[in-house]
Amino acid sequence: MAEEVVKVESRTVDPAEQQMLKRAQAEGIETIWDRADKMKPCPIGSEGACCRICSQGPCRVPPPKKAKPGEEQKKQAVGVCGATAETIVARNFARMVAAGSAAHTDHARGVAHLFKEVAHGRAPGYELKDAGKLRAIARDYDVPLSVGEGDDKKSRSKEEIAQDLAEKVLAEFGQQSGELVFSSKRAPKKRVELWRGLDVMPRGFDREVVEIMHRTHMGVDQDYKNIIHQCTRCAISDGWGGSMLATELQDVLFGTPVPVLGDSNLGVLKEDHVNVIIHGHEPLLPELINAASQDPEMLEYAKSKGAKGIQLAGICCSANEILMRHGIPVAANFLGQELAIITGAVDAMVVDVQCQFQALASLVKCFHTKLITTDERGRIEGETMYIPFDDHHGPEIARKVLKEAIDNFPNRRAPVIIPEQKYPCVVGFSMETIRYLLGGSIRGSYYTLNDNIIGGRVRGIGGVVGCNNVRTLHDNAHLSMVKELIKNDVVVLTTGCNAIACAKEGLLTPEAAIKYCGAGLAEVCETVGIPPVLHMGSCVDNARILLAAAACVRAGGLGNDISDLPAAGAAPEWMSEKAISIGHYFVSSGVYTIFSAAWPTTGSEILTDYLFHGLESELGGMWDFELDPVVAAQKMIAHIDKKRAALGIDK
Ligand code: XCC
Ligand code: SF4
Repeated sequence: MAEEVVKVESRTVDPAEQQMLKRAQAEGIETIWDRADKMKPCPIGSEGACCRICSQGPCRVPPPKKAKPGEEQKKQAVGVCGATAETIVARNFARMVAAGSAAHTDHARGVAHLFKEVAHGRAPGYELKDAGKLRAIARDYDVPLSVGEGDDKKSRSKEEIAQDLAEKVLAEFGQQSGELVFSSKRAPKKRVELWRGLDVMPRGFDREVVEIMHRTHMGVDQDYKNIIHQCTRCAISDGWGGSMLATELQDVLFGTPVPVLGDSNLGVLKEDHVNVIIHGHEPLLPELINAASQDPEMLEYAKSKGAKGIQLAGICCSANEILMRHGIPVAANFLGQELAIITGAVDAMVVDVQCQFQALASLVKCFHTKLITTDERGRIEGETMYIPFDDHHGPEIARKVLKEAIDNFPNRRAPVIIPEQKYPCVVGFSMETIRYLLGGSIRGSYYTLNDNIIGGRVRGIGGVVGCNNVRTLHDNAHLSMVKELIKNDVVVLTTGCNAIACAKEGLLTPEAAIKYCGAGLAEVCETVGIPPVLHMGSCVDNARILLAAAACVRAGGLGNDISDLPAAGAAPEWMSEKAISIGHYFVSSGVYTIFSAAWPTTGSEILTDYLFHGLESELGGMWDFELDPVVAAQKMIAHIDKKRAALGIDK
């Protein structure tokens, strides 16, 4: 229970969420902020300086206190086996990369399996929506698009192409040697050569994750640079592999996003509707729940229970997926998941995988909300209901989930309090959309992105992504960083919980250009009619940012590699292991990448220095950390200016 009343303004900058926090406090309902107050993070663990990979430990090797003048400097301790701080901290970092990459590639695995079933006509409710994208991927994978020669040449059907493609992509998960297709074909040539030279081309999705787990087992890889070397290979297999595959196949199945108008914040819930929250990351079932929610039979059923209709709303990245493709409103990002339930208006929260608090199971007991888990990999003890998704019965399962929500509508017991905040957002900026809006081939006409960067109207590109973190004021770092960037003419590409924070602040509207941008960026946004912050999707859709960067390189005029671009990446409120994998694949792609909130390798100065400086000479990209989000934005801008100067396009 929340014992003392803490000022809600010190927890979140979002007024709607402040209102819900006040309700929680008044009613003695515990939230993540209360638990965070009670849980002091272990200082040694947070530095990455605790090794617990064998039962002779845990061994703690925090950096020693700096010696006073005249005193001898104490050496940093080593573990019982002699493992140095560098090894221990690198191993912990590597395991984060492995877990993050595993999450993304396992997401891709699910999509690939569904894709195969759709190709064979065994997955009712789904279709191969984007045939153009299907053919583009098939070309990369050397799947023939036609059969026969000369006059006998015949195009193959989408299904035939997809059947062959499915086998090829599924084989990449267990591939033992060679290279992943997207890594070798979609990254700029120079980058691919660099990766080959460094021997970091990923061989197979699963192999790279397993190899990190092996190398970081007791007594294996005890050379920190060699551990980071495998992190690089594993992270590339995430960004230019698993994540990219998830994104691309989802586009084939569900459609490639184009600009669409949506709404954001808790005000999207409706008191007189059945409210269903979709929370998690994998859009496979949510796609069908969306379709079922428009089914006249379902709507009739909702009316029979006294509701006026069915309102779907999302949280986290499943939200981003259905927002981008269907304009389904987004209710909250990561830290708002409990607050949505505290409205008393949520009839069902449907979760799949990643970023769901276990605390939801006890919270729903204070309300009428049904917590429905839908993925066998993501059960929650005490869940109200488990309705497992499978590829072969999608529409049936979607209707079952919705019916549970509708049946629960008459059971509302707490007074319904829905904050009024609701803000429009324009979303759906896939790589293809940006290319289209900003001049066909990116370069060539006045308003192409590259020409605008060269001409200086756009100073550079900032990829700002990632989570919320309860240890920082909710959404504050996201918003201050993004505003500082666009004020300085840096166009922002966003995904994940940053995108939702920006939506709730009105930054995903063309009008934001006038309010917040420098003159150059404002002019471009007004001319093209786009927001200064472009919502590119969910966490796996960070692959779209990689593709956008590769397209900029290909379009010409900005160097030969991603590391030449005036661009920088950031995750100002990160918390998940996925964020570390994402950050590391940006670094491995040549991007300066800065995190705020916390940094997990401070236990070793040597390793941290290698990540922050040493990697630049190898990969052209490097990590950085800065607690203050505005200072972090300025560091991104400084890096962008450095790259502009190197290209000879500084003003
Ligand atoms: Fe989760 Fe993707 Fe992080 Fe948000 S941003 S807290 S991972 S939902 Ni990916
Ligand atoms: Fe300690 Fe070495 Fe075991 Fe780690 S592997 S817990 S450092 S003995």
